Amino acid sequence: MRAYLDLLQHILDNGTDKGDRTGTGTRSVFGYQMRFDLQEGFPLLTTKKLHLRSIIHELLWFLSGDTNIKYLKDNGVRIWDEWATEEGDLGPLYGKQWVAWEKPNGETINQIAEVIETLKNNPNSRRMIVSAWNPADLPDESISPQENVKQGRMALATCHAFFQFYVANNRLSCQLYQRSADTFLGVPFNIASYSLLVHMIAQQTGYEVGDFIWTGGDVHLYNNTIEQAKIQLQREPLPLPKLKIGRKPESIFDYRFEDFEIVDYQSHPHIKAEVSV
Ligand code: U5P
Repeated sequence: MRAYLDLLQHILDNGTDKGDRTGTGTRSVFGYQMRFDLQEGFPLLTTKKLHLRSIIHELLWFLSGDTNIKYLKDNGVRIWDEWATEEGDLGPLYGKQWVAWEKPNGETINQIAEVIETLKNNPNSRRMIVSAWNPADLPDESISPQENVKQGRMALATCHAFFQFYVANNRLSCQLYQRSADTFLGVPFNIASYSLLVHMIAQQTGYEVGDFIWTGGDVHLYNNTIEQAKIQLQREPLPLPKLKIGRKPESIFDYRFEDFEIVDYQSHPHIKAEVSV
């Protein structure tokens, strides 16, 4: 995970101080890329302790098409609480766009299922893309997340917005475009989540895992996480853990939380930081 530390250093050295929607203020760069060879281990951050538990639950929740936080709450995952309405709704967020993108005629498109079909039947395709960026459903930045949901829009504009798959030498790779990246709190989770998804889709389609390529747009450190970033930069990365998937479910939509195990995870201690909403 040296690549992640290089990114932190890059923002500290080259970032511009910028205001932002949340009012916290950031140090930000525009455009950055990291590549993780998933054969070398599972890219779970080692310079602070991360819990894969919420990442697994969130990914299964996306794949189920659900956009209400009840499932997450029932499983003790709180990462979406601040954005939801009292009823727990988040509007047409990731789950909806991934597996039930709505066409003008009311029919829906399961982008994940379509990508898997193409990976099995036409892996040289250059169109194996999932988009969670749906301009028709974007929130109005001047009103609250909850108000947006009540008006039928997303609570928060999708951050990890667009991803593409690629097969070469029997290996499955994936590149994500993340339009906005909270480098201290969000990015380590986003890397782990997509790496997990690549492992699952590779298992379903019969390929080995290849690279996960993370591409960021507005890549920032909130001002109240700069000190925490500096603490991490003083820490030495440790060997990466491995991901074990206990069985091969019938389809990408049939995984369960218990199917995943992270082994040999060593990390430096957790570092506390406030999330900017
Ligand atoms: N964010 C992430 N990863 C996510 C979700 C959100 O980093 O998966 C962060 C964005 O980077 C940004 C904030 O700091 O949440 C969303 O604000 P905005 O870009 O919509 O203004």
